Amino acid sequence: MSISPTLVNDAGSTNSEFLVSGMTCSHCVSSVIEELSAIDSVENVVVELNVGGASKVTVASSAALDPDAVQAAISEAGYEWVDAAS
Ligand SMILES: [Cu+2]
Repeated sequence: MSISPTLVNDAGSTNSEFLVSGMTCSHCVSSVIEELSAIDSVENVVVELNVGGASKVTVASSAALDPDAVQAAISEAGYEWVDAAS
């Protein structure tokens, strides 16, 4: 598992993008946002819901994300981390 690409935005945050499968509605999106937001360095989470496919998740954080923490958060919400966003 990897997170890429990682970009540093103007605010000094690190943006990480990856794909998560299994989300089908706004409740699913809320669950993923809630779990990811619980990670210490996470400042903002955006989910582009793609029903029936992999949804792109963008996380802004004050430090590089720990892939294990991200995977644990997504599993906790009940979904699957598919891959880094291309
Ligand atoms: Cu749902």
